[in-house]
Amino acid sequence: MTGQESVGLVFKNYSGFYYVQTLDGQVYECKIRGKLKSTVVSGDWVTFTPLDSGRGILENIQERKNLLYRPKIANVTMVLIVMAYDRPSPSLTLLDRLLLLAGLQNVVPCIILNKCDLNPDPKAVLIKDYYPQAGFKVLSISAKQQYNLEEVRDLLQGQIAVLAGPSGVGKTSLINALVDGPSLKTQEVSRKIGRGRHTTRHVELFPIQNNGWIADTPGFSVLDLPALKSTELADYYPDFGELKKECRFADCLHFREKQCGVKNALTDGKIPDFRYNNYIQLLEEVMEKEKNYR
Ligand SMILES: Nc1nc2c(ncn2[C@@H]2O[C@H](COP(=O)(O)OP(=O)(O)OP(=O)(O)O)[C@@H](O)[C@H]2O)c(=O)[nH]1
Ligand SMILES: [Mg+2]
Ligand SMILES: [Zn+2]
Repeated sequence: MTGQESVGLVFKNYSGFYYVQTLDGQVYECKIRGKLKSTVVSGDWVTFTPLDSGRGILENIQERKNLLYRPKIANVTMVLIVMAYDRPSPSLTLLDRLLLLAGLQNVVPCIILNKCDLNPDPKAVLIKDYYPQAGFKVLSISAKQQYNLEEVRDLLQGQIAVLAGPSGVGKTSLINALVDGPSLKTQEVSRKIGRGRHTTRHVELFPIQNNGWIADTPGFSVLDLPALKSTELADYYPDFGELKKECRFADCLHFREKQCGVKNALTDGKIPDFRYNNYIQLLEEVMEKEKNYR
C-alpha cells in the first residue's frame, strides 16, 4: 500500500467498483476494503487510499447527512421536481406529495417546468401562478431548446441533487442537456459496460460545472409517506404559515375545525382549491397510518 488517504465523493457504483472524485477533480476506481461492512452508495463522502494508475482502496464512509431510498443516494441537498408544460400534463397531486417528501427529508425543492417551448396546459399555468408566492422556486425551461439551462446550473452549484417527476417530463433530457461536452461519465459508462446510457440498476451522479452533482431517476407516480403526525403535516406548507395564526386551535388540522385561517383563505381564494384538496388527501393518508401506530 502506498501513500496517504484521500477524501472524495462516490458518484457511481458499478459491478463492484466505486468511482470516487476528489475535490481537485481526480477520479479513482476503488475497490472496497474487506473490513468495511456498511453499504457504500453514490453521494457518500469516503476516505480511500490511492494506488497507482487511478485505482484505490475505499477505507471509510463519512457520516451521512441523509439517505434517500428511491433512488438510494446519500447526502442529497436538493430535489428538482420536474413537470412539463404539456405532454404529459402536470400532476398537481404528485407535485404536492413530492414537495412534502422534500420537506420531510430536509432537502430543498425546486420546481422545474420543462418543455416551455410547448403551449402550457392549464395545470402548468396554475403551477407558475401559485407556487412562487407559496414560497417555492419555479423555473420554466426547455431541455430540448436549451432554454434557461444556465439558471438550472446556477441552482445546482455546490449541491447533490436528484431529479423527480413523472415519466416523460424530460428528466433524462435535462441531464443530457446540462452535462454536455466531453463529460467523464458518458465515456466511462460506454467504455465499462458498452452502453451509452446508465441503467436503472445503479445510481450515478453526473458532474455539473461549478462543483454540483445531479442524479437521474426513472419516472414514478406514487411514493409512500414516512411516519408523520397529522398535526405536523401543515408545517411543510409554507403557504399556510401566516394563516395558521388565525386558527382557533393550536393543533388545528385545517380540516373539520371551525374558525380556521387556512379554510378562510380557501374561501377567499388565497389558497387554491387544488392545493387544499391535495393537503386533505395527504392528511387523510397520514391519519390512516397514524391509526396503525397506536
Ligand atoms: N417539446 C419538448 N420535448 C422535450 C423536452 N425535453 C424532453 N422532451 C421530450 O420528452 C420525451 C421524454 O423525455 P425523457 O427525457 O425521456 O423523459 P424522462 O422524464 O426521463 O422519462 P422517464 O425516464 O420515463 O422517467 C422525449 O421525447 C424528449 O425528446 C423539451 O424541452 N421540449
Ligand atoms: Mg429518464
Ligand atoms: Zn386551521
